[in-house]
Amino acid sequence: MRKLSLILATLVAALFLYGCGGTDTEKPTASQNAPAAQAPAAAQAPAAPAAPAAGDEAPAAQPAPAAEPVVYAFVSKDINNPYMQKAFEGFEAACAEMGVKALYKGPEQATPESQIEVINQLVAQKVNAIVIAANDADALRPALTAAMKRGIAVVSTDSAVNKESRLVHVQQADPELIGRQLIQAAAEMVNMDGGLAVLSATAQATNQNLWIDWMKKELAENPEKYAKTPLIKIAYGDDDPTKSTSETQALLKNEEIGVIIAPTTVGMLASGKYLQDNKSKVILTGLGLPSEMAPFIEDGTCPWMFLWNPVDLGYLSAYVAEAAAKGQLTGAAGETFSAGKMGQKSVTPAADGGTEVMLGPPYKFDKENIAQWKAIY
Ligand code: RAM
Repeated sequence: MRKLSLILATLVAALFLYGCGGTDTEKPTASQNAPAAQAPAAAQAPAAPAAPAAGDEAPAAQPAPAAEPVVYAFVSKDINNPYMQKAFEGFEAACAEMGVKALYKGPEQATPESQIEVINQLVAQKVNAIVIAANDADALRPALTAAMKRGIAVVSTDSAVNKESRLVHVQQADPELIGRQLIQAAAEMVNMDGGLAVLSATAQATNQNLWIDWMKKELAENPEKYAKTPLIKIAYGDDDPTKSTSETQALLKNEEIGVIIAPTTVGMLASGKYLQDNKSKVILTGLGLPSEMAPFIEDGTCPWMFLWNPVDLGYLSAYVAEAAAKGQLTGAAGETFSAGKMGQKSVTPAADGGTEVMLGPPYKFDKENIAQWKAIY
């Protein structure tokens, strides 16, 4: 009887040590990238200590090898961008539901070079998945393919990397719809008579460049409709508030410009502030965060604008990372996977020849609904 109690006590001690090791360890091992290793450590723990043979002396408590946490990293275009921080909120919430660790990483400036450094650090750290909003479609390829070779699941979100550098892209909304809607809105805001300017993010940003291509197509395909609303200039504020402000100031020197389209939340806020402070007659539209843009919508600086829910985008991206890291999703068109509270989602062909998972259509924000949305994101 006493021997039995000793055996039980040993088992309990071993279980306790096993559990503690799992939560304290910082870095995951390479083997954790293998789909089978994703099962939560706790579920495996009871089987770990060897059953002692009847009649033997109880073995000394041997701590089981530390179970290391599964880690999914979100790499933002730049770490200070509030839109990226909102996306990470959703990413982190999804990771909490899945019981994995979420990391928020990103450079100080939105450049591909600095994102490569971040990716290399994450590879050395042996994270299980990298979800990245890219500052360049092609430049990250060597770093990301090296990550995939090490068994890390690589997914792009918001701003895609090329199809060779990812398993799948998480697309916030149809790029064609975004581009066309922005031109239609801007032209309407100047009553079909006034020059258009674009204040974009960085010159290499995949998402902004795709939207700008669709803006140009909308104009080119409807020459009569847009005869008096030419696109006069495309400026780049680099998703930096100071540069976005000075670029706005420079645009205003051209008196033909009647409306600025900022397909970036950082550009929107900087432009909105500058136009408001200078009581400019130039109108603003684009893709803005309701929480930041409410004062400008309320006072008419920006009559209306669009955006999807960045928190949902981050949430969906984490579930894509999870399915990819577990080997349940390879990125082939037609695959389906569970996206938590969003239900089943599917992989579809993307315009760049790769594949994507679509979040949904953008929302329109105006004086009618901004009060209710500004508290949400
Ligand atoms: C900025 C970023 C991001 C873009 C949004 C609309 O925060 O450039 O990539 O999707 O704006």
